[in-house]
Order: sequence, then structure tokens, then C-alpha cells
Amino acid sequence: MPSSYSHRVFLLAEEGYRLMMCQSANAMWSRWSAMLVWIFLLLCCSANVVNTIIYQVTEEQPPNTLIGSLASDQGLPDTGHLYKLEVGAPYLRVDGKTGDIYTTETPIDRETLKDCRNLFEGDPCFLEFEVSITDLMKGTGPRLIEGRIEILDENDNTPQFSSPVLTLSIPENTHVGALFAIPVATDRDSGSNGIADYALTTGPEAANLFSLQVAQDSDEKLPQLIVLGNLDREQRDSYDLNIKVVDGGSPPRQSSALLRITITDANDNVPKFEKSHYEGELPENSPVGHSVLQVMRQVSQ
Ligand SMILES: [Ca+2]
Ligand SMILES: [Ca+2]
Ligand SMILES: [Ca+2]
Ligand SMILES: [Ca+2]
Repeated sequence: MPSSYSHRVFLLAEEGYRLMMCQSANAMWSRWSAMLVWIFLLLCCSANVVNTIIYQVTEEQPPNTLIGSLASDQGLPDTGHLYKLEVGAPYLRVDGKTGDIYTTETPIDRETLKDCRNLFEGDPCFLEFEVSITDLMKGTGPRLIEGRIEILDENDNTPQFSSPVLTLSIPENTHVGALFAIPVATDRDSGSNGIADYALTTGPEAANLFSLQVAQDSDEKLPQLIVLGNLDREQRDSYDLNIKVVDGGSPPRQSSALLRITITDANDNVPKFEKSHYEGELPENSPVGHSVLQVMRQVSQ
């Protein structure tokens, strides 16, 4: 191979390598630029959003109840700043000068608040808010303050059964000690303001036949009827009892329902004739189909 040819090949290779290095340097520089933009944005945002504040207020407070004072909590003077509620309406309002947060005409109902409807038992309920603060002296852009208000439960709901009359069907041949589930009541409040206990009231005719036990299943109380004595539908086929549910609030709330027990039939009676012996007279020339006598079955007792 001539030496000029090999020199040209070498120059071409060198140029290709330089081009390649240049392209990868460009690619690296674009990646670095993107990262720098992200870091800048992050620093910018974190400078504008300060620490999260948590307040507490009991649900259903009247309008204009003070929840918290942002100026004093943030160590800001109560003049020269403009406070504006960005998130939290219609439940909250903010005083533009002091940053005090108040309740409004729209009551904060813990049981209907969107974020608290599907909480697990015992979980706290929070209302989120955001307030922007503008320093009127400096003329700089607003800072954003994020906060959460824990809405404390009030015992403002009475535990209730699904219907004022509950029905249970119990076969008459049920053995003593058998348990029958009674439909549970519900209480929209949580924790100790929820259902605490059930109680059964019976008349004297049912006192020796029925009793109540309340089972505990994780966080739910399950009322169960216990059969204490022998039932006989032919003697009595229904009983009206009263079941009461009470919550653990202070003061407690309670309600009750009629628990109607229907005793259903079992085949516990042998069919019988009314008499053990029947006699009839029949003329010898009686036609076919002539009535001889009538037998009767005993009416069941
Ligand atoms: Ca409520
Ligand atoms: Ca409540
Ligand atoms: Ca309650
Ligand atoms: Ca019977």
C-alpha cells in the first residue's frame, strides 16, 4: 500500500474520532444542562414552600372560630404581608393582614369531609390548606405555606339500626344455646364515639327463652341472640323484644329497635284422628257413593 494512501486513511480515522468525541461531549453537555435546570427548579420550589404546619380543630365549630395564626406561627410581623387562602375553601377563610385562619359558614363535618369518608377506624382526619404570603415591602413573589388541620371527632351521631323493626326467624326445634346474628347498628362517628354496646329487653314471657351476647370481631361489635329454652310454635309463634344500641361518647347517645322473633314450624306433631273409634250404620241396598260416616283429624295444638 502506498504511504500517501495510508496517511490519508490515518487522517480520516483521526477526523472521525474527533467528530465522535465532539458528539459525545455535546450529548454529555445536554444531559448536564437538563440536570442543572432540574436542580435549579428544585431549589426554587423548596425556597417558596416552607415547612408544613399542623393545626387541630373539633368538627362542627361555629363560623369565625380561630383555628391558627400564621403570622405568629411563622414568626412574621402582622403588618406588611398579604395572606391569601389558595386551598381550603369553603371550610376556611384567612385574614389577609394577620394570616389568622378561621372557620366559615360552611361547617366542617368530619363525617362528610371528602378525604375522611373512607378512613380506617382510628385514622386521623385531615383538611389540607395552602396560603400564599406576599411581602408588600420587598415586592418579591409570594411564598406558599402548606398545612393540614386535624379534624377532631365530636359525638354528633346517634347509633342506629337499619330499620325500626328487625326480624329474626327461629325454628321451633332450635336447641338450647343456639346463636342467631342480629343485624348490627351503625354510628358515623369514630373511636369511642362509635358503638359501645347493645342491650336486650324482654317481657316476662320471653325472659327465660332469649338472651343477648355481644361478640367482638376486630373493630366491630356483633350482637347475637341466644336461645335459652325450648320453643314451641304451637304454643306461641312470635315474640316482640326490644334491642338498644349505645355509643361510648360523653354524653352517650342511644337508640332502639323492635326485635320481632318469628318461630317457624317444624314437623314435630304426629297427625291424629279426633276420635280413636268410629261406628257407622249402612242399609244393605245403599247405592254406590252413599256416605257412611265422617272422620275428623285433630286440629293441631
Ligand atoms: Ca359531624
Ligand atoms: Ca362526629
Ligand atoms: Ca356516636
Ligand atoms: Ca311444636
